[in-house]
Amino acid sequence: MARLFLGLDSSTQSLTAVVIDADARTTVAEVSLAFDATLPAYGTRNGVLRGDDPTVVHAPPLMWAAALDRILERLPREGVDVASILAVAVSGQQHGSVYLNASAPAALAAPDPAKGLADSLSGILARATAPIWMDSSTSAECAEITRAMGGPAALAQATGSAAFERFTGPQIRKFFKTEPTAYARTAHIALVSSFVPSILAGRIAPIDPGDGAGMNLMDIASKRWHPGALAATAPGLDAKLPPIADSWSVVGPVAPYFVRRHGLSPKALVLAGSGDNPCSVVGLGLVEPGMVAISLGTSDTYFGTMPACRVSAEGEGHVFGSPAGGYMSLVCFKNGSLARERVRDALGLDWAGFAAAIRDTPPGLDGKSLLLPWFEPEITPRVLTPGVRVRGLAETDRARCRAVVEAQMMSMRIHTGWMGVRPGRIYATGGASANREILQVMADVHGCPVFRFETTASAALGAALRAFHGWSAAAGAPVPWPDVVRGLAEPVAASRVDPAPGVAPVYEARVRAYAAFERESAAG
Ligand code: XUL
Repeated sequence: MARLFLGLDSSTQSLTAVVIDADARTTVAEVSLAFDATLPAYGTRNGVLRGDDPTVVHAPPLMWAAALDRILERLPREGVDVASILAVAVSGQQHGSVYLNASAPAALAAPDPAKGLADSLSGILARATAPIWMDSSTSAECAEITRAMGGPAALAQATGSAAFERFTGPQIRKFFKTEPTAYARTAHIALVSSFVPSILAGRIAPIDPGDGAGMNLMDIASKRWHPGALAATAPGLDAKLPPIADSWSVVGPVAPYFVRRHGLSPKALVLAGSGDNPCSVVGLGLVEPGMVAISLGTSDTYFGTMPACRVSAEGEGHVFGSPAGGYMSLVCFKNGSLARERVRDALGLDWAGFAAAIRDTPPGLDGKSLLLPWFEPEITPRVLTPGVRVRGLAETDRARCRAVVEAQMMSMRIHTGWMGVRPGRIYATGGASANREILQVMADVHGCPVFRFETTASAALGAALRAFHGWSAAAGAPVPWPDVVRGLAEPVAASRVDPAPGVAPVYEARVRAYAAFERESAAG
C-alpha cells in the first residue's frame, strides 16, 4: 500500500491540498478550491470580508471549516486513495486569529457527519469573524505594546519582530479594547494554522514556533510564551492561548468524523500546523542552515535559514521558528520587480533588452556608478520618503539596468548580514527568476551558486513534507530533512549559475560603497 501524506494550505483566497507518495517521491494530487467560487454563501471577495473602514480585513472561520469538507470530498475524485493517507499537516496564512468560546472543545470532538463541519461548529465562535494578515487597523495597539515592551528594538529582540499591525498580539489587544465582553467570553484563541488542525484532530491544537513568532507574543529564543508580551497585550491571555509545541509534534489521530464522513484511516495522524511562509521554507527545500530562497516578485522576499536565533539590532525583517528546526528569516524589499520595470520602461527596453544591457556592462560598473532603487517607500531599509538616488549614471544610460539589479542584491546582502550566515546556495523563484542575467548578478554579489526553483504550491507541498517527517518521527524511524525533501522540493535541473571568477573582491568594495551611499541618503 502506498504511503501517502496530505498537506493542506489554508491561504487567503483558497484551500490547497497536496498529496505526496513518500516512496515513489511524487506528488499524487494537487487540488485548490477558491473560497469565493466554492462557498459563495460566506460573501467573501478574494477570500476576505471588508466594511467601510479600509484598514479592517476579516474572514469567516466557518468558511475555512466548510472548505475542509469540500476538499476532502474532492480527493477521491482526483484518484487519491484517502485511506492510505498516514498523516496530515496544515499550513495557514500567518497572523489571522480565531476566537473560540468554552463550548469549542466538546463541539470539535464530535462534529455530526450528517451535518458537515460548518453546521456542526457554528456555535463555537466567540467572535464571528477572524482578523487576518491584511488588516492594518491596529496602529494604536502596536504603539502601546511597543511602549510597554521598552521600544521597537526591545520588542524585536524579545519576540523576533517589531510590532506590525497584522501581527496577532496587536489584533488581540484591539479586540480586548473594543469588545471587552466578547474577549471575556473567549476561552481559546487559535491561529488559522492551529484552528484547522484543531478541527482535524477534534481537539484544541497547539501553536508552533513558526507561526507563534508572527504574534509579537512568543519569546523567540526559548520558543515559549513571553510573559511580558502577554501582559502588554491583554489580561488573562495566558489562559486563552494553547501551548507552543514543536512543528513536528503530533496533535492526535484524525477525529472520528473524518473516518466516517471522508474515509480517512482512524490511524491517520494530525501534525501541528505552521504558517504558510515557514511551510514554504520546507516546500522550497531550505532545510539546512545557510540555504536561502529569494523570491523575485512585485516585492522581493529573502527567506533564509539560520542555525541559531539572531535578531537584527535595527529590527529589520522577521525571525520565525523554522518547521525544520532552528530559525528562519523573512525580509521583504518592496522595490522589487516594481523598480526593475521602472528602469526598463524609462529606457524603452523589453526584458531581452534589459538582459542584454546587463550582459554588456561590467560587474560593479567600474566602481563608479550607484543607484538607490527607492521608487516607492521602502520596507528594508526603512525609507518613508521615496526617491531614486543616482551616482555616475545619465538618465539614458543602459547601465542603469545593471545598476538597479546590483543595488537590489547589495541591499539584500547588507540587510541580511545580521543573520550571521552567508548563503551557501540560493534558490531563486518568482517571475524575474527566468532572467539568467539577473541570476548571474545574484550569484556574483552574494558569492554563491544560484539555482532556479519553480514553485506552484510550495506551502501545501511543505505541509505534506512536514506530515511525512512528523509521521516518521512518531513511528520511531525519523527521516533526516534532506531525505524528506529529496526529489520533491528541488531546483530545476541544470539551472545552476556560479559566481563569475574574480568578481568577489569587486563586490566587497561595491557593497561598502553602497552601504555608505545608503546611509548618507537615508540621513539626508
Ligand atoms: C507574512 C504575511 C503573509 C501571509 C500570507 O508575514 O503576512 O505572507 O502569511 O498568507
